[in-house]
Amino acid sequence: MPVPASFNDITQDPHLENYIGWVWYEKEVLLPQRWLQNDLSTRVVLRFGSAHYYAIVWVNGVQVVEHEGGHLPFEADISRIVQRSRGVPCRITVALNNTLTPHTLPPGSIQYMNDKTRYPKNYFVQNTRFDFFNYAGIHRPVVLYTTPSVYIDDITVTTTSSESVAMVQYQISVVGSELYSLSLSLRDQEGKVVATGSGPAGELKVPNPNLWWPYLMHESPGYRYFLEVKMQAQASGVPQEDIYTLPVGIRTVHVTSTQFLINGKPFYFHGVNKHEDADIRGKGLDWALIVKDFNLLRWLGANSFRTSHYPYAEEIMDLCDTYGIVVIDECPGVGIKMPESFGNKSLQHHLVVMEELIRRDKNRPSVVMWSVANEPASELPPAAYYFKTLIAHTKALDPSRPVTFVSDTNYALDHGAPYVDVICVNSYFSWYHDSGHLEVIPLQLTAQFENWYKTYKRPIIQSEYGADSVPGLHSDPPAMFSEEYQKALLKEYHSVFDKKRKEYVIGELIWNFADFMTNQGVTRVLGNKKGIFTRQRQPKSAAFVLRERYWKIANESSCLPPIIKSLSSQHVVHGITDYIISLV
Ligand code: GCB
Repeated sequence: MPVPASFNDITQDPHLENYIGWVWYEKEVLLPQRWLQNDLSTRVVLRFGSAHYYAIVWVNGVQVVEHEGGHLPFEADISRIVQRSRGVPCRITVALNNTLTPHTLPPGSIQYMNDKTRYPKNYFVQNTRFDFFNYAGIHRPVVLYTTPSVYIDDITVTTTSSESVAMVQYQISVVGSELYSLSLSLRDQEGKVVATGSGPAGELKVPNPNLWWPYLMHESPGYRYFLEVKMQAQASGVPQEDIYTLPVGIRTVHVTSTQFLINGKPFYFHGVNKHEDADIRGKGLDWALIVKDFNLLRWLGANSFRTSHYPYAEEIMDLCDTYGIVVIDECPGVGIKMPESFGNKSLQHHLVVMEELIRRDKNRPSVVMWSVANEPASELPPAAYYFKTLIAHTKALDPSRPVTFVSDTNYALDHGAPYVDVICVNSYFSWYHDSGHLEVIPLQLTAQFENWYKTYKRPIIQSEYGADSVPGLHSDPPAMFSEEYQKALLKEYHSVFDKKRKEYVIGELIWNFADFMTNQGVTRVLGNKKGIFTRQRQPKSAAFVLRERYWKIANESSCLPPIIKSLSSQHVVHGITDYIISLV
């Protein structure tokens, strides 16, 4: 079985495609001799980018780690095990289980079908309340790396800035010894040192900073400095040195009752919702696909996306930081519908998932807001305590970013909404409701915005809207599932957005960037077809509507540099150098 990849679509076996339960992976690797010296100065670590859902890992038959949750990294110190078995290959064994329960994130449940006249013995299905295929496998890279035995365990960086000076606050944790020294230097993109510091916590002063700006808001978006942290220590008389370089984007984020400010300037999210999803590899990391998607985002003039409905690969997040694509970073809290999923067991796990996510992504300038859930049953009374606790915990872990969750509950019944900083609403007018009646959209969407705003006085993002279209299916007048209907529906929404973005609507994220696989069902034709691109990343007509709109919005902002402005208004396809052709 290839790694990284989902196992579901790799073989011709339908049993494996829909398999629920334990699967096993095993691989033997030879480690370099110098990693295996028994002087205890080298720490060997085995790291998984993600494995879905519950993983137990053994090295040479010894259990080294277990992890719950399919979208976040985990690792184990395997030094002792490999260093005492020199000369033999290192055998890595992984047991993986994709069973979801009411207390996993996302939740699910196993239903045994006991009617013997209709189902064979022990027949069961896994029920979920989310709309994407529950792909499973080792989805992201597995790496072995080393550090000294005294090492830099974590760095936290936050930034503040005024016109002429920025401050970079840092905190560093070192593990393995109490006796160490730390020195820091911050370099700009030319390699020039702009500030230095020392010790485990402090502040660096950067005069005339180059700020991190979103794509289309500045001529050099995504500017990052590089913070080199050097640790020196003695362990059992042996000198140890660990050096880590962290990219740092200097930017601020503030939310007012009507605006989302990045570096003090109003930011309008014109972007997409995505999925990690592709033919054959499922949710497995695929560099070519990732780079293609970034080129499509840039072609579209999209400045942002939400990681619907789980944290995306770190490789994707790195490109967001680099290219200035703004991210609403969502945890896998999707499909929380069952009352038992609001209990303490679920909540405790949800808190841990937020800790893991924030530890992973806290230093990313592209991440401007955390989303703790998508469309939970927030009308249920226990949702009040659940979201109050979850959002307070998230804010305590990271006071520097706003927190939201995405709601499709009626504004008057939502028990979680009082705790969010930004209201994120999903609606599917004239699709799931009033199907085929495009004419109701202006009225219903206007009412939606006004109701939410008058109740909460917070800025609003339309975090999902859209329609399925089967590529190549045409109908005029527009009928559902045709490319024309998808375009017409978007345009109805856009006319309302254009009015309300002058007031308090701060963003629009189309559902969805690309078609994606779901469970089979009577409303899904080989998956969800609300993509403006097909699953193979070819544009449907709606992609051109959105491209026209996003570039127009970007052009209206005074920040866009003239060169990009004129290119976009002529709709000239950018030269090849404008596209991401390398990852450097
Ligand atoms: C939603 C969900 C998303 C679905 C979408 C749809 O509200 O958040 O996961 O895929 O609707 O197309 O039904």
